[in-house]
Amino acid sequence: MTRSRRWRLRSTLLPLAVLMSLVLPALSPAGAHARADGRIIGGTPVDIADHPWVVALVDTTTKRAFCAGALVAPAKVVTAGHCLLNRDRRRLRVVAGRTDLFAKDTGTIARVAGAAVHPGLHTPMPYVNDVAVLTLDGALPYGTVPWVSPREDETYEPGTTGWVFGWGRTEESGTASPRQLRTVSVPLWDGDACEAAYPDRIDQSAMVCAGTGGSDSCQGDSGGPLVVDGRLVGLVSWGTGCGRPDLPGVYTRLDRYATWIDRAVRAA
Ligand code: 4AZ
Repeated sequence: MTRSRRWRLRSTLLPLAVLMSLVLPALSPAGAHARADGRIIGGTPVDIADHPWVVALVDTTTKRAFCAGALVAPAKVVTAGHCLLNRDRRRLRVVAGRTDLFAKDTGTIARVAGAAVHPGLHTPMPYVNDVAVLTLDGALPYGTVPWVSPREDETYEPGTTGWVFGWGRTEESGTASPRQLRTVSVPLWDGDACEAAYPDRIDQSAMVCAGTGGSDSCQGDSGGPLVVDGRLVGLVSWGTGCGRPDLPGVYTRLDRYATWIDRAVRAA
């Protein structure tokens, strides 16, 4: 190739590359939101002392938190059923009382003595009956969160503000999860709007959509608590991407499972 041809090639490719670098991020929802507010999912770091019932599920092999959960009794954790898929209980730990997951000298680590996964758990996505109760090997010295009662339609009134907690990604396409516990407020969606966002994938009595373009849960937040007025009403279950305005997060609607949880928590 002669020098002049090489230059001609470069002079056509270079503007093209510049153009693509401008156009591509605008096309990707992740890029769009990242520019809008500096992070996709919104929310703020919080201290575990103010929300002592939020726990992380950690795999001893990878040393990473892969899900979250809620302490509902001193030795019982409610989490998403899909968090336990293909997990060896002996390699599972519940980390409580620790805001920064790297701060190994804080909090308490519990082993899991037993796990009750809802027998109707449907996998793969869209998950249905996505709930489980873990029994820990001992009582944890932290506050617990109450869960909803059966059939509480008024609690899930569209527009109600929920708070979701977890150590999951702060950007849809980010790789690392934050060390620090975060929370974000998410408005609960109307059931029909939720179903319209995910046609044929929503059971309105068992799932609730929540979030906006700027507030959502993401990978790693699964099983994490959705709280309304200080009560556990949902669990992070699934969704397409994170923080996309038209695709909210989907949560297990716990009033549907309140009786099942009552029984699992009372069991040894
Ligand atoms: C996940 O992969 C996941 N935006 C959790 C929540 C949402 C999407 C994915 C909701 O664990």
